[in-house]
Amino acid sequence: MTSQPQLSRRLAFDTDGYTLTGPLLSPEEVEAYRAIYDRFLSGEIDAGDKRSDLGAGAGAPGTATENITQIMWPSALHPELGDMPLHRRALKVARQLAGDDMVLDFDMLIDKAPHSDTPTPWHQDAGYWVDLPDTRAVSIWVALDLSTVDNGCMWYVQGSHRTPIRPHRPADGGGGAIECDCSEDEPGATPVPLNPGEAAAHGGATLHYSRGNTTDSHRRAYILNYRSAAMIRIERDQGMDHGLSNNERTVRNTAATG
Ligand SMILES: O=C(O)CCC(=O)C(=O)O
Repeated sequence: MTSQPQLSRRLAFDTDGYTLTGPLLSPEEVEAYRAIYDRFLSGEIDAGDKRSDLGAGAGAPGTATENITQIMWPSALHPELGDMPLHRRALKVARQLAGDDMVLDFDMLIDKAPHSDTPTPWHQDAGYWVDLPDTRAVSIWVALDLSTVDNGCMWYVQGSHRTPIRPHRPADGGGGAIECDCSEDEPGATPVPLNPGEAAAHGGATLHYSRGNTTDSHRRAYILNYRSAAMIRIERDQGMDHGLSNNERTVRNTAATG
């Protein structure tokens, strides 16, 4: 049976383009994920070419190695992660929000180190992706630290998933990030602070962004992306595996801005 919170989350996801999911991890589980996360950040778990600076060229980092550390496919690099509770629970949420055919498309870590002070530019994830006949997608952004406006919690623009994908361009510096025109003044732009272990889910067309981290501690996020198995097959046939084999970079709407 579908519970009331599940129904209201699905309604929010459909209406606003994002929703809170509630807690996905207990405090003890958060600790277990943080321990693995920090092994990635220190390099003890070698991420090789799956590690990059999403904020490359966006200005000098304070004390951080990278402006924004992005590690693609942590569950492929460290398969134990796929057997831990988050993958099971996030899949359940994705299916509740977008349908029973949702499966994991990719996962990633995005860390903002203390005082790295680099915003993630405004974008819609679909700006990175190939065109697909079925655009249902769910991205579940899990906070492993208290995430606040000052350390870079996510902002979403309510209702933006119902508007066309905006033209995107590569963000400054060639770090692989893309951006589009949008700002915190956009009607509906809302910061979504989270406690450790809580998550928010957004769709592929939902405008989002985060401020830089100006605080003394890390802002670690674990992000899991879902879409239908049929669409993932089409993506893979086109060589789009979100860096698993690391031979593609797609900026779908760059051409529109010249
Ligand atoms: O963590 C961030 O700052 C950005 C995350 C993001 O863009 C995403 O999950 O799609």
